[in-house]
Amino acid sequence: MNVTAEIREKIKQNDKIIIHRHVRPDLDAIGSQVGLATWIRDNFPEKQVYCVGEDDQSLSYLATMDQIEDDTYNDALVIVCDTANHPRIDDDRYHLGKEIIKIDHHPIVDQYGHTNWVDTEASSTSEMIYQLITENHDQEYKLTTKVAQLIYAGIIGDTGRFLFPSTTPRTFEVASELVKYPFDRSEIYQNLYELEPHIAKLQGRLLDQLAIDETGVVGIKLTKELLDKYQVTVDQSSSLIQVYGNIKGINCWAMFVEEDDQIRVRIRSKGKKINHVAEQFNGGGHPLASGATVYSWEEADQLLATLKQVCSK
Ligand SMILES: [Mn+2]
Repeated sequence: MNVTAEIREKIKQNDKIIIHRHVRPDLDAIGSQVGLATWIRDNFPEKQVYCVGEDDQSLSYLATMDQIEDDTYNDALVIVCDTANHPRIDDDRYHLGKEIIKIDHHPIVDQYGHTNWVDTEASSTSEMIYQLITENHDQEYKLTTKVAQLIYAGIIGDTGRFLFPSTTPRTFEVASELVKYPFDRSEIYQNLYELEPHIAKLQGRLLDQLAIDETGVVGIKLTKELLDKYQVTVDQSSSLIQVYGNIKGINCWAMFVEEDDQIRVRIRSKGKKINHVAEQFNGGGHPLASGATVYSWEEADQLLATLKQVCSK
């Protein structure tokens, strides 16, 4: 039995399924998690299916999470989507179930599942979910418009609207099937790039103070004071990361966002691989897009210095 048939079989055999994804969810995390959950609910209405993790305000137009008690995990099948290593799984109760399946397209960091399906050639975990629910049918399953919307959104997010090199002929084949469903595509685009005016003003201030040196590495520090001044929340600040990719001379950039007890770091690169730097600072992710956590501004500067070393090689 191939792996998709094996995973479908486990889904069939289990009455209770809890689906997780990575912290600080992006479109692919939500698209794969809730896309799979919705497909299971549509096809197996008698099963109990839950999606867990923190709600992300900017993605609430697509889906919201379920709140469950610890004992819901008794005898549950747990599926974790789009997460390379166990510290990045949102809601650390994932191990309370009876069995774990990992479905992911990131380079392998740790194989925390009893079953691990990792395909680093896939553009997104959402593309893998499409494969899971359509490949080698032994019976008819329905694929609803909501599932198509979620999977499409995940692919859009992780491929940068089909622009990143991770986009393959297969990605377009999947997308061409998905757009046959009547969901609102422009809603996804709008939500991806639309900025609220107060966030745009903070962006203007950051760009005004931008300094690019010969390494092409830029650090953007969002202190609590700055966020408060512009009334921008930590979640909202994630939309500020994208603009730096359009600026000539910037090869790699890290955005530091101060929270109560830690500083969240988002790292992006145009070419040099930076996920191993993220791993050194309590994080991980893709070669060109990773996340990390530091606990002081001194440590933030160490991370920046490491990035400058990597990028000047
Ligand atoms: Mn992904």
